[in-house]
Amino acid sequence: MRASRTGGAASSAASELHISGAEGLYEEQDISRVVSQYARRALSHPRGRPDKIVLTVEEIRERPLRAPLLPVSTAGCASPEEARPFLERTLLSLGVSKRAVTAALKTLSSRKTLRGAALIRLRSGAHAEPDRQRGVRVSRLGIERESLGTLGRRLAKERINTATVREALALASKVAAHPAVVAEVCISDDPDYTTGYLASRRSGYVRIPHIKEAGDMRGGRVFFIDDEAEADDLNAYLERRAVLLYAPKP
Ligand code: WAQ
Ligand code: MG
Repeated sequence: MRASRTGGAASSAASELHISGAEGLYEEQDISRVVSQYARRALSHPRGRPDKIVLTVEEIRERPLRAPLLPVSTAGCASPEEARPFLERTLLSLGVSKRAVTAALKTLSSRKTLRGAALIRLRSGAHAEPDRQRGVRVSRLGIERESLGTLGRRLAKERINTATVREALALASKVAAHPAVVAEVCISDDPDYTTGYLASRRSGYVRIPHIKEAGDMRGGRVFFIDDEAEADDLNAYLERRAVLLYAPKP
């Protein structure tokens, strides 16, 4: 699902405001329920009222890959002044260059929020997404039915068993499962959701409270990738390869 707003006659792609997006892998008998949930979500979004909602349903023919959900932790940041240096330090410790961190922060603080994610090369800091206006939209992912209970119980213990966390964790886990991706940073574009995250195979999914001030409409996602990675192959995996995430045994 994607919901956007162009606001009247001068509707051009350039003036389109991204409101909300969502995607998942579902069984056929769940389609009508999920489609109406997505429509409801689009129509009651803190970023505003959309004037266009696009719902796409596609049959998946290939057998999904399986990948583990990342372990979850929460950093003790009490303000953006603490969260930003924590984020930068952790990225540097994962091998991301200063240049790449600077490029990422520029994307994440832009007023023009992308619908998808930016791809930034680890050392050079160069952008690698094929469409800079749109970004790369990760899709075709879901959590295995058998793992939903385990995941729900684990998150409930930390009082974070929400759809927002489950969906972000699943997305981050699909992204981290690709060998060319070294780390991800996410800041919500919802003005009232101020917890972001940093994810990588090495660190797991690290929630970062107060990564931005409440009321801020800016946000986005950045995937840091190997300098040698073939962007077309990576995009094909992120946008189209079906992946089911499972909760690994502790
Ligand atoms: N693929 C790529 N990028 C995406 C996707 C996607 N499927 N969905 C969203 N984005 C990008 C896009 O640039 C959005 O502007 C940005 O991410 C933020 O999206 O554990 O709600 O849906 O409590 O606002 C983090 C949860 C929630 C942290 C993140 O993101 C926690 C969130 P939003
Ligand atoms: Mg959002």
